[in-house]
Amino acid sequence: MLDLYTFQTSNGQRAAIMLEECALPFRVHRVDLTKGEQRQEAFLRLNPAGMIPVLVDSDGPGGAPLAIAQSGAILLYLAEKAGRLLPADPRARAEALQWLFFAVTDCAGASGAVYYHSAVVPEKSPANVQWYEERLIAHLRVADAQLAGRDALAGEYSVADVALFPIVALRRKLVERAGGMPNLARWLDAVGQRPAVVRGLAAGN
Ligand SMILES: N[C@@H](CCC(=O)N[C@@H](CS)C(=O)NCC(=O)O)C(=O)O
Repeated sequence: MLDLYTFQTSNGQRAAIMLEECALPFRVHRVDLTKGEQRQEAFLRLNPAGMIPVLVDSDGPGGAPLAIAQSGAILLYLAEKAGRLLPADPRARAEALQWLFFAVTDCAGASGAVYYHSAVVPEKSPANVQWYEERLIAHLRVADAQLAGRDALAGEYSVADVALFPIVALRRKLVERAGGMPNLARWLDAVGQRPAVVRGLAAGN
């Protein structure tokens, strides 16, 4: 059995979408970040960092249970477990990994910083929010250029698309305001219509 500890954030959605894409049955455990449930002892035993998402596979490698954090690592674990969304060919695989890390490091970092500077840091500064928004947009313009004439970031639809989608969906208004990213907009609409993506976004509501 697979158990996903998550909340409605783009990092949590990424893991839920991947589970749906892999057609692996899973149970959702909602960890309410607004109530500090990520700092409860039982959850910290799964992830001492006190962050969602966490995936627990009762039938992990060697038949032993495995608890794994970091949405990017969860995507790769599931891709290998299900044999889905990660090309076997070394060149195609390297390309998919490049765009996966682009999503979970560059883009997720900038998008997270937009959130922290808008809502969390002790001294709010609109200029700092704008700076991180522009940094995120600069990354997304790279994705837009990559998607010209393509339906997926790296060859076929892969972990890379699953990783980037929740960020672009969350920042849709910012992307529209910035303008000039027609390929990214087309990709967002197409990926957003995938049944597994629709189900993954709804998981944990
Ligand atoms: N790099 C991690 C980031 C995980 C993360 O930032 N989780 C946030 C929610 S999106 C969290 O649990 N925050 C709780 C807290 O900071 O107390 C990943 O990709 O999984």
